[in-house]
Amino acid sequence: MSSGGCCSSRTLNLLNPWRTLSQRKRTCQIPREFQMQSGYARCFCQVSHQASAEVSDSNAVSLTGHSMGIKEKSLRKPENVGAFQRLPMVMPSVDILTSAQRKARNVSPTKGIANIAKRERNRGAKHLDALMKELAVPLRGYMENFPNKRYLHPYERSLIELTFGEGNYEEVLGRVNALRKKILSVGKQHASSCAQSLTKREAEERLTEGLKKIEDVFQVQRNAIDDLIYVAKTLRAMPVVDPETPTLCLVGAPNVGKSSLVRILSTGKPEVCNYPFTTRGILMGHIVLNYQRFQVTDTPGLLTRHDNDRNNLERLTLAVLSHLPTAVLYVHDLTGECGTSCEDQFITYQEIKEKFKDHLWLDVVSKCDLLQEPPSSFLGDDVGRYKKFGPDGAIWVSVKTEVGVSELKGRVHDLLLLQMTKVTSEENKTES
Ligand SMILES: Nc1nc2c(ncn2[C@@H]2O[C@H](COP(=O)(O)OP(=O)(O)O)[C@@H](O)[C@H]2O)c(=O)[nH]1
Ligand SMILES: [Mg+2]
Repeated sequence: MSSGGCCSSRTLNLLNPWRTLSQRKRTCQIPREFQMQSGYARCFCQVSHQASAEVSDSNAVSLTGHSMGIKEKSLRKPENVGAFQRLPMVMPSVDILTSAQRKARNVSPTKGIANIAKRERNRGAKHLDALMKELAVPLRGYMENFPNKRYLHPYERSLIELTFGEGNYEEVLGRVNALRKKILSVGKQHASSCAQSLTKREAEERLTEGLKKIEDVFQVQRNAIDDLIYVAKTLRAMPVVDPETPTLCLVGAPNVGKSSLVRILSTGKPEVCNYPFTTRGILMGHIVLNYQRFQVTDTPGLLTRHDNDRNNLERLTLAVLSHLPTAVLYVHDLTGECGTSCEDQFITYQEIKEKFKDHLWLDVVSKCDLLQEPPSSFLGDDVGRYKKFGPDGAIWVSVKTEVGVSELKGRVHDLLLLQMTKVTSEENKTES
């Protein structure tokens, strides 16, 4: 994932358009063009209600017109924060087919046609047209209500890429859209052929042939819908992180004591967040301060290696730092017990600090109950100094003996209030 390596100034640029929208949303200043669309004004039930109304009201031509509008509409959709929780329920393909067949069978032919051949071809064409629409309309609803990845919050976009791999979300949606288009084209072709039948028998044969053809097309490509169900289920189960809330992000190598610190810093018990691409839960807590709520989150440990070699867990850490309004609490373990040497921790620390140099930052030396008092003076190189003291200004903390805990809490609170000011001033800058 290339976005993992974003520096923070680029992150700000990425967030700016989104922030403008999120502010408008908070103050109800919804742009007129968005008020007309489903994103803000309608819930999914309303959308699907409208879709079924279209089945009875529209004809094949108007459906084609709508299908051309899908791309344009989804392009204009606003970014959806918390979009995963609002994804539509996708019906299993077998249910879509059964329901469409039943509804299409119940469509009555136009009354008062005396000529038998004409009556039969009218019945056949209407039946085929109805089956086509009953299959295509739910698919169209999915195309409209699954957000275009480009317009999601960058953090949510990263989660999609980490979960399904680059391009796979769009690929599934593309296959659903291809199925919808194929149903429309085959359906229209057979309905029109049936409408041109010269005899009753010919109309009956063309109806049978058309039904079979539409159903075959659906059967062959229906796994796209079942894949979409999997996509929706996976995304809906994703931990909910508010990308607007200032967040304290604990970073460091594995086993350095990040989760233990999240527990003591959180107001209340932190939740374990399970991401689909990792078996390890990540702790997410909150800190309530001056009636304001902040997030405090653990991140998967970073190993000393190049960004391109990082696994999805490490990429998640980089995505959190890149895309959420985070202040960093970097945890250093100098005891030699965490499994990552001090030398390696120092290398990764320097890289991350350089990459996210615009972030508000606090360093902690953890497990100080296991460390000896540092010497009052020290002569040596940077690594030697780091091994003895940690980075300059680091707070020494132990969750076992509670040494340094109250100082840490005070400094974290100051940091979060500063982060809040930073977020607000960035929002103001974007507005003006
Ligand atoms: N002695 C001591 N052990 C600690 C302290 N903080 C964490 N640990 C232990 O270090 C191990 C790793 O801690 P954890 O919070 O899971 O680290 P994480 O992988 O960075 O989240 C656990 O066995 C903790 O009990 C501490 O202050 N003192
Ligand atoms: Mg942990």
